[in-house]
Amino acid sequence: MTRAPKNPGRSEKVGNQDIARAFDEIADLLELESDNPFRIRAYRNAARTMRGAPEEAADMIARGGDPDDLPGIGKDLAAQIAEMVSSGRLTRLDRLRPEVPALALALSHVPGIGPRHAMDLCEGLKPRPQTLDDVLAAALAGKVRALPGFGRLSEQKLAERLQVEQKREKRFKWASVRPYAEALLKRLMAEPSVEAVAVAGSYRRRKETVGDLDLIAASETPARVTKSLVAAPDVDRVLAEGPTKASVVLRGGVQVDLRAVPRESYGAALLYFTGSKAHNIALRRMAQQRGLKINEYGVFRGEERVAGADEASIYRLFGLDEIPPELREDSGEIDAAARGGLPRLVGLKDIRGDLHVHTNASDGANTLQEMAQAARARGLDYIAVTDHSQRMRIAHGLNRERLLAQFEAIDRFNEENPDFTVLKGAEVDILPDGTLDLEDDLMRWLDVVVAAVHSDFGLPRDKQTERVLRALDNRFVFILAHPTGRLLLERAPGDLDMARVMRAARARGCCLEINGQPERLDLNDAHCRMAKAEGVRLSIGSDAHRTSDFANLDGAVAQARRGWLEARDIVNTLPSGKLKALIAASR
Ligand code: DGT
Ligand code: CA
Ligand code: CA
Repeated sequence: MTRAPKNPGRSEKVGNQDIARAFDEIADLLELESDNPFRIRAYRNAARTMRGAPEEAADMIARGGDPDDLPGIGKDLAAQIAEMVSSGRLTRLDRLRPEVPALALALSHVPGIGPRHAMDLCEGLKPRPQTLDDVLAAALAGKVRALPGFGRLSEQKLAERLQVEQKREKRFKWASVRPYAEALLKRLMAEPSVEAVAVAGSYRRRKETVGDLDLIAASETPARVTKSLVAAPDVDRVLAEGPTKASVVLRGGVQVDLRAVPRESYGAALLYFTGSKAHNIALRRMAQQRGLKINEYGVFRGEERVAGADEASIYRLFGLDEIPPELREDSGEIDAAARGGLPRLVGLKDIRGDLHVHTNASDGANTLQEMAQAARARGLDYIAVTDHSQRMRIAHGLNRERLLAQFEAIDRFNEENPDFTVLKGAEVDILPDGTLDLEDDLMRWLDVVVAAVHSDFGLPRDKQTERVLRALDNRFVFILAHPTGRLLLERAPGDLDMARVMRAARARGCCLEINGQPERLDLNDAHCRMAKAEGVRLSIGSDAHRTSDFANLDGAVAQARRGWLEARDIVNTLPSGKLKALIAASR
C-alpha cells in the first residue's frame, strides 16, 4: 500500500520482514538468557535468510511450498514461519518475552552494551531500574561502578552511550511537530511586546525530522515572552526559564527552546539558530577573513554593530545573495551565493498538477470527484488518479473491469469539467522479479503509469536494483514512486544502486518521484540533487488518500528545495498538455 500503515509491522499480511524481526528478537532474548550459542546463531541466520528471501513466505506457503527449502531453515524454524504466517503470532517468542526484563532488551540494543551488562544492570541496581533514563541516572550518580564487572571507566562510558541514545531516540517527523510550532507562533505573536517571531533550527531548514523546535522572538521585554511560552497550554515540563531564554517539553515529548532578543539582533539570532551548525561555521570563517565578528546578536566591527536586524543585511555584508534556509547545510550554497549562482528554487505555486492521487476505488477515502474538487480548490489544474493495481489486495487494488469503469468515470468528469483535467493513471506494483502487475494492453490506455515497490524491501542490492531497472524498461512506466521505500524513523531505505537507477531513468525518459507523505519524503534531498546532476527529471506526488492529503505537496516541495531543484527540474510544473506530450514521447 502506498499509504504507510500506522504500524508497519502489523499490517494484515505477515511479511518476511516481520518474521525476520521476530527471529532477531528471539536471538536477542536467548542471548540475554545466556542460552546455547548455536541456537542463537540459528535464529540470527534465519532472520538474515528471511530478509533476503526472493519470495514472501506467505506466498510460498499459499502455493504449497515449504519454507524448509530455504537455506538455513530446518523443520522447527519452518513450523515457526508457518505459525507466524497463519496466526501472526509466535508462541516461542510469546513465552520468552516475560522471562527477560524489557529494559534488558532495550539496553542490549544500545550500541556498545552487551547482553551480560544489560542483565547485570537490570538485576543489580537498587531500586530496580525501569527505563533507560533510570539507568543513566544511576550511572551519573556513581551507582553503577559498584556492580560486579563494572568500574569507574565503564560507568562513564555507559553514561555517554545512554546520553547518545537519549538524543538519538527523540526525533520527530517534520509534519508531526508542525501543529505545535504553529500554535506556539500564534500564541507568541499575540503577545503585544513581540515584534516578530519565527521557528528557526532544522524545522525552518525543512529537515524531514527535527530534534526540537527553536523559537526566536524580537521583543523589548523578553521576560514577558519567555513567561508566555512557559504558560502555554501544551507545556508539560519547564527545563529552564530565564529573562531571555526558556526551554520546555511539550506533552508529546517535543522540546522547545526560545530565545528573545532585541529588534536589532533579530536577524542575527534567526540566522544563528537556523543553522545549520556547519553553515554557521562557514559564515564565521568569512567574518574572520573580513576582520568582523558574527554571533547571535549581530555582526560587529570592534564594538560597532554593522548588521543584525535582518538576515539579508548580514548576507549582503559578506557579498552573498540571501540563502534560503533549505540550502543552509554548507554543501556549496555559500560559493553559489558568492557568484550569484543560487538556484531559483521551486515553490508550491509552481506545481500545476499532482501525479499521485488515490480514490476510494482502491484504498483512498474520497471519490474521484471529491479529490478533483479539492485539488482544484488548492489551485491545481490537473491530477492523475493512480489507484493501486490488483496485486495490492490489502489496498483493494483495481482489476481490469474496475479499471475500465474508472476510465469511463474519468472521461465523464473531464467532459463535465472543462477547466480541470483528470489524467488516467495507475500505481502499478513492481513484483519481486521486476515484472509489472498490469498488462501492457491496459497500460497503453493510461496517461500516466506510476510504478512502485510495495513488498520484498529487503532484497540484496543487485536483485533490488535489477528489479527496478526491469520495471523502468517497460515503455509505459513514466514515474518510479517513492524509489527507496523508506519510512522515516521506521524502515531504512531499500538497498538500491541509485546511480544505475538514475542512468536508466534518464535513458528511458522516466522520472523519479518525490513522494510527499510525511513518513516517506522519498527521494531524499541528496538523491534529488543527484538526479538533477544526472539529468533525470522529478515528479512531485502527494500520494493523497483523502482530500486533506493534498497538504503533502508542501512537504514534497520542501524536499525538492532541499535538493536544489528548480521548477524546470519537475515535470508537474508543466501544463497538462505539455506533460502528456512529454509522456507520449517517452514511450
Ligand atoms: P535538530 O534540532 O537536531 O533537528 O537540529 P538543529 O539544526 O535545529 O540543531 P539545534 O536545535 O541543536 O540548534 C539550533 C541551531 O543553533 C543550529 O542549527 C545551529 C545553531 N547551533 C547550535 N549549536 C551550535 C554550535 O555549537 N556552533 C554553531 N556555530 N552553531 C550552533
Ligand atoms: Ca532544533
Ligand atoms: Ca535547540
